[in-house]
Amino acid sequence: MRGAPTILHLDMDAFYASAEQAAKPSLRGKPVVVGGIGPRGVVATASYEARVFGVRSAMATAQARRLCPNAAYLTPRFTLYRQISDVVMEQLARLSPLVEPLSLDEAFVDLEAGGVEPSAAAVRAVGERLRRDIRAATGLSGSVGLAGSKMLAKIASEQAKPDGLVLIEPGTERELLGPMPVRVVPGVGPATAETLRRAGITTVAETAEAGEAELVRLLGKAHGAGLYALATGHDDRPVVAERDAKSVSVEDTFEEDLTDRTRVQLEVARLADRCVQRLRAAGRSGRTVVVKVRRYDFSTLTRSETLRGPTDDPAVVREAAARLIETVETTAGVRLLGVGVSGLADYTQEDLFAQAASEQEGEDGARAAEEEPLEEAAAPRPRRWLPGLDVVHAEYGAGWVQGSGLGRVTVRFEQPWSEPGRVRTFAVDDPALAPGEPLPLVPPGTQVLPEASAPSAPSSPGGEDGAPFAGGAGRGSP
Ligand code: DCP
Ligand code: MG
Repeated sequence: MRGAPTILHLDMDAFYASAEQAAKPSLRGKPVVVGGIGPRGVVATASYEARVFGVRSAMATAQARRLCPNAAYLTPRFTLYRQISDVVMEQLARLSPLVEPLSLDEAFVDLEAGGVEPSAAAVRAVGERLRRDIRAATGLSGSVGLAGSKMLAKIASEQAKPDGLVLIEPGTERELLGPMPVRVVPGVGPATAETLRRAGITTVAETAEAGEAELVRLLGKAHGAGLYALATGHDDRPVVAERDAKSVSVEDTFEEDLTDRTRVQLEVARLADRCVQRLRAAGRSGRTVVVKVRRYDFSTLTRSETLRGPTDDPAVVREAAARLIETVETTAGVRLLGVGVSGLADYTQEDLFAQAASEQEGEDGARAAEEEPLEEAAAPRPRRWLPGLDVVHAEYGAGWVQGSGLGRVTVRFEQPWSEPGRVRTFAVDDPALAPGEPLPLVPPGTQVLPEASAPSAPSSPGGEDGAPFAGGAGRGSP
């Protein structure tokens, strides 16, 4: 716990859905759900307009459709989200050498290591400016938490949502944390919360009052002692730049033990994808894939497999994780699953098979391969018009698929900086219609590209320090 709120946590608001609304003017202010759109699909996220109807991440898309039938249901466009993430992470890198990405849309930043004056006023100014810069560079909003520890910075950004900033003054944290549900403490999933609830513990204050010995009795030594420290505000976990980390992993505790084999495999595949997102957000790749399983009786085991070379290919990690989970007996019930990648390197060894596949893809594949060789090769684009995907029409220009079926596809022709556009319908095999690439979300010329040379010091020369991109973003849209 630091004496000044110099740990910043950034989390973009309704990230995938906001990116889609920024890209598709007709969807702004409307309910949007991004996720798997097939019968077994799961919601990745929902816009705040859709959340009003109870739609949430990880919910079955079928259930979301019942709750909010009028939302736009879109398939994710990971290439776009990664591009936006790169721009956001670049903004964070300007603040400090110590940036710890947790996913595409979320990271901790150690402002003290970035030389920011350790006062509430100074860090607040940095946080507000960051939010403005991210909006100017991406068109999206992010929420910022500032506090003296990671746990509190993350709680603060959650309180700041959407589109806000919350600073927790050191010294006030126990008072603030006390009445909160124990679930706010990192590492407390539904299962732990339930164990505590049965012992009459529901808030952070009650957790602290229970004392370390009681928590160890309830949860075991490591978990109990860790929880006691966090509940009493002792969180000295450092911000670790992922380039210094030795592994990247994600895990989930489940509300109810999983017994269904297919569900376990599905969750492992999703964790593998999330793990790769984090790996990529940090610009890393890794050689060893690890699967972690905690069973109904709390017995925990890990299985690992070392690949021939480092990878950041989601398909490769997914397949290795699937092989590993096959070797674990899970029928009696699983409380927690995790997927990690270790043996990290700063580069990716080109996947020869993937390369061969992209060469066979023809012109389209070759063009895409210049930018995204692994991604495009791993998922060669089928000629299926999934809702949300970009298309280009020879006559009408750029648009996106609104829906398809019965041999027809409807396309809305609009661009991120245009007025809401019109819908037209075509035959699915209309030769004038071709898959397109995501367009930049802010008008060309006003964009701040990740590779744009950024001053690494907090102050930049030329007196444009206060609002580095205001001149560009202020230019009228075409
Ligand atoms: N995501 C996902 N599956 C989940 C949770 C999230 O695919 N179970 C994806 C979609 C989200 C993105 O990760 O847009 C970021 O996750 P967040 O938890 O930060 O959620 P959002 O950014 O969507 O919303 P919030 O405003 O609550 O942060
Ligand atoms: Mg978010």
